[in-house]
Amino acid sequence: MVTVILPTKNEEQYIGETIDKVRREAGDIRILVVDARSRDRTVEIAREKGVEVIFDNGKGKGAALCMAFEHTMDDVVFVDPDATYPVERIGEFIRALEEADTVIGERVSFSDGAIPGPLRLGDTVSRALFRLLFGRWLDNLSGFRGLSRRSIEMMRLESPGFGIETEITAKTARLSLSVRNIPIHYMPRRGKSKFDPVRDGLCVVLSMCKWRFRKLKQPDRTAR
Ligand SMILES: Nc1nc2c(ncn2[C@@H]2O[C@H](COP(=O)(O)OP(=O)(O)O)[C@@H](O)[C@H]2O)c(=O)[nH]1
Ligand SMILES: [Mg+2]
Repeated sequence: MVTVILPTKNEEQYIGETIDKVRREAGDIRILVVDARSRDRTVEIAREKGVEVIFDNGKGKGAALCMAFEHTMDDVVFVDPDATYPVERIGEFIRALEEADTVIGERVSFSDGAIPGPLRLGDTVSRALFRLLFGRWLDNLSGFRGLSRRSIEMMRLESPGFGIETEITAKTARLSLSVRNIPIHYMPRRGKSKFDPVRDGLCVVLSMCKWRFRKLKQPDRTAR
């Protein structure tokens, strides 16, 4: 079984459409919104659509995702509900989890304006640095992913902020988990980005270094 997790911080512009798209593709799958106490209508819209909402602890996207992972026993697929990712392809992510430990929506093409110039460079540098440190060419910043329950248990994730995707990708490499890359097209966002290029960019680089060299803890439970 798979639970779809949608992290939200003021995403009223696209949360409703995201939920509709997930249901259109995946039927009555469990959807869980993990929200940063949004000040707009995000929570209201999700609840109107009959989706369960939990609130994070205010520490960032990573902490929010970790809470959501604890809130279900299923495999998970998570995606930003901000119009950037092709949510209508979620079925491919769900099916890929039947065989792979982790699934990465690899951003291989970009609409004009999807990422501002300097950030695009940062994105490329980030992938190159990942390749240098881990020997694999993976999209460490993608926000459209699948994780099997086994890999969640093995990873023991702890990044509170935007280092979480990098931690997941780094541990995928370190733990030699199987990866299925699904090439996707990345589109412009609706609503305001919460990614601060300087603060969060630094956080990504530090996360990469930390998870390259740090000794990994043993899994909580015996992984199935
Ligand atoms: N629950 C929760 N969601 C967050 C938080 N920060 C960002 N998000 C959500 O995480 C996703 C990624 O953030 P976004 O601004 O799109 O960053 P980007 O994808 O790196 O540009 C979006 O859906 C945000 O609404 C947070 O602190 N808590
Ligand atoms: Mg986003």
